[in-house]
Amino acid sequence: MTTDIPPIPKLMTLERHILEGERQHPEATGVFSSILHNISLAAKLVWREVTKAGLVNILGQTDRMNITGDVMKKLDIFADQTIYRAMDHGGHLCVMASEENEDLLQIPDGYRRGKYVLLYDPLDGSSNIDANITIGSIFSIFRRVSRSGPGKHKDVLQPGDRQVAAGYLLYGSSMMLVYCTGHGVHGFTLDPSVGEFLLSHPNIRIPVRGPIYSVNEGNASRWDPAVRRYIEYLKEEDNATGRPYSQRYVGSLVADVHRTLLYGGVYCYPADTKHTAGKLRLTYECNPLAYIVENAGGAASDGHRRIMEIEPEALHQRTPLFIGSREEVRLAERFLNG
Ligand code: AFP
Repeated sequence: MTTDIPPIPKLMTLERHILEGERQHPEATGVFSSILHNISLAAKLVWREVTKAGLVNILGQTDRMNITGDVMKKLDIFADQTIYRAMDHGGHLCVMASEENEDLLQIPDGYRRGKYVLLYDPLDGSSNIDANITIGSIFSIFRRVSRSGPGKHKDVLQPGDRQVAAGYLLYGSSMMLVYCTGHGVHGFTLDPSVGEFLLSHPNIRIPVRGPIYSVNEGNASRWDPAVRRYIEYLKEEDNATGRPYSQRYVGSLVADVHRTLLYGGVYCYPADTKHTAGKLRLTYECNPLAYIVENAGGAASDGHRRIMEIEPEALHQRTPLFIGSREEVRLAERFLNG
């Protein structure tokens, strides 16, 4: 018998991973596997359109603008509607909300409503689509707080600490899904030949420190002096503290945070004189990424407090963001708090 067959790695699909995770928690009801299965299906459909975007008439803008003033791209709308359609009939959600819709997305009459709430950014980094740069989708899941019937605003305006799961999809050189249900952060890579997400990054832990900073320095003239001092500090020469740091900025939050999760460092989008409350959206961009990064051992702050402690007042409210390695976020806070 030949013995040089390389050991086949344990084939851990997304479904199997979620089911095994739920088996360890007798209180689990199998709902997550269904919700995450539906999200991953929607993502595969979005990925198919993203990969052929240059070939078919799905690039470019529409004449529509979303609630936060971004011109909507054709792919934005496709992704938004695909995720909604994949999630509206499973019977697990009572309401949804997304970056592309001003108000709540109710479950259509005739479909069963469940006890969970889904918030999502259907296509993050859409300004990079036409340039074929990595983009993504981000999602956040809560339990409903309203008693019954159609979901209410209070269901989507919960502080991030109350999330029961969160994750993101990356549409880049390969397609990845990174998720957390409170028991570690796990990354899966899609094997297009079998259409399955396979576990490629089990139990991701972010380095405590990392010599990479990620910020749009084009905004520097609009920054608060404390922010400018902090970024200047990272660029000074000092071997003992590993400075100067390297600078990386894709311009797709999900891609910049994913790199930060794997390599360490910090991603910042400070408030500035143009984005006085910050640019990024709290409920469907910052909260889910904060949940992932904190569960991987990192930190996420608005410069003064944890992102997930913020009580949302509006669905599309913005916040400054400093996210990444714990020591790097603490350093940023020390500069901002003087
Ligand atoms: P879009 O989805 O509208 O492209 O916005 C992307 C984003 O919200 C986030 O993904 C980026 O990190 C950030 O904005 C980029 O903003 P700047 O272009 O101002 O640097």
